[in-house]
Amino acid sequence: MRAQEDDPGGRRYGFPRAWWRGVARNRVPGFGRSRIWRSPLRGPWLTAVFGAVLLVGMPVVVGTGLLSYIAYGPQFGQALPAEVGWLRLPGFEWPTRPAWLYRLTQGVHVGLGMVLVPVVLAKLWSVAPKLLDWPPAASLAQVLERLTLLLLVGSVLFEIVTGLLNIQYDYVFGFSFYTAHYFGAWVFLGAFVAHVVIKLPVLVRSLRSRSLRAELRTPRSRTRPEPVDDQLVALDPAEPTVSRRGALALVGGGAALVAVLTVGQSVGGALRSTSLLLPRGRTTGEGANRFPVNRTAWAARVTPASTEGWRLLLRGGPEERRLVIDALRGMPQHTARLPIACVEGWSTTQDWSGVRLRDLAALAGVPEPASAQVRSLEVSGPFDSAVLQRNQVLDPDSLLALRVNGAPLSLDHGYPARVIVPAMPGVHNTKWVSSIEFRRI
Ligand SMILES: Nc1nc2c(c(=O)[nH]1)N[C@H]1C(S)=C(S)[C@@H](COP(=O)(O)O)O[C@H]1N2
Ligand SMILES: [Mo]
Repeated sequence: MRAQEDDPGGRRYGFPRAWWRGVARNRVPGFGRSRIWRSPLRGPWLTAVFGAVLLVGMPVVVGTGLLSYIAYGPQFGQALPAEVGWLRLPGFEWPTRPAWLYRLTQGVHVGLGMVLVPVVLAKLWSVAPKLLDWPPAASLAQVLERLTLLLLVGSVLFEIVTGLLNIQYDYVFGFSFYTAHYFGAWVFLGAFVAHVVIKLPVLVRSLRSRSLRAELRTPRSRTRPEPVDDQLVALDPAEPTVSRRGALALVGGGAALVAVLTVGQSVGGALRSTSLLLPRGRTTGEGANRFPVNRTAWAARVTPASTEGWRLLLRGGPEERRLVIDALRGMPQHTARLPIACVEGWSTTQDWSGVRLRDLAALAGVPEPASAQVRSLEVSGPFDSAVLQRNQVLDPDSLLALRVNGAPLSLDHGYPARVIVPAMPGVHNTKWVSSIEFRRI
């Protein structure tokens, strides 16, 4: 292989051979093929197994993440970051059916993203010696490959850390989570595609080099290193302390543990109490309102006093209308069983009752709105308003809910009235609604 890179004058990449020999001799201690890596398990087959899992899983995590961006409504400038230049995704009207769509896509994005963390860490461990390749830049191809690896490893760790901090509400970084996570995802996607293109042949060859079934039957006493290659396999392997199947069980078990500690937040029911990794879903209400509260009235500075004398303002028609709560209660009521699914991955499904948004649009004098802007009593903050698409206003299950599970909404759940729309990202289901403007554009 290397010979092809030599030119007839005995030079390689324009450098004389003596120069290359000098580089090889003067390597920084610890770099290059060294004997410090002694695990007898490290080798192309094991790396390829982790790689194959990530090859299937990562596109799902990235794809559901990008879908979430579209679900937020980039056409209204409310997907963040709002300005993405040529990284703009094809915008389409996010559907309202099936009602559990966002619950599924976002539950998978957050849940699978977390479940794959042990696999990512195992993969990084398995290729760690490559970090210390010497010479660090032996050929143009190697430099390019290492650059994609830098971007790949850097972006995957960045996405994991920012994603985890976001679901823990821990904004320790001084930049916008959405902006960082979005652009980080594109860096990852580019590097991932390049890496797959470069490595696919090695992946296939390595996977074929051993039988998974045979490995799963091999105990530690019969575990031998893979045949020495020029990269991963230890030159001076230690005695195995665990078999390959043990290592796979450890990583798989880690992933399964994360899954068990996570799924409850999306699946709900009795499993919710097992989702220990999630800070949300701990605060709940009483009776019919006994389900998770993400942001309490107290946190949003909404008090019983701020709802006194409440009226719903309807705008966009020939004249504004103000409705007291009894007027809303006097309108036809509709009940729908719908989930609230938050971008952080948790969700909760309840029976909501109230007035159809499309009935309110008709009442306002805009029976065929192109969109609607909903505002909250909450004076300012990222949740004080949301724009809904036409299909989200007109869906027969889209409600201005006054009640949940048969009882009036509690203040924490948005009393006097909140929006609930099938398949819409949770954040746009505005609580403590003060006005709705039905727009013709
Ligand atoms: N006015 C207002 N509406 C809001 C919020 C809020 O903080 N203020 N939280 C949003 C978010 S992020 C979600 S996921 C849903 C459900 O949150 P909840 O559990 O706090 O009701 O309500 C949304 N509606
Ligand atoms: Mo949310």
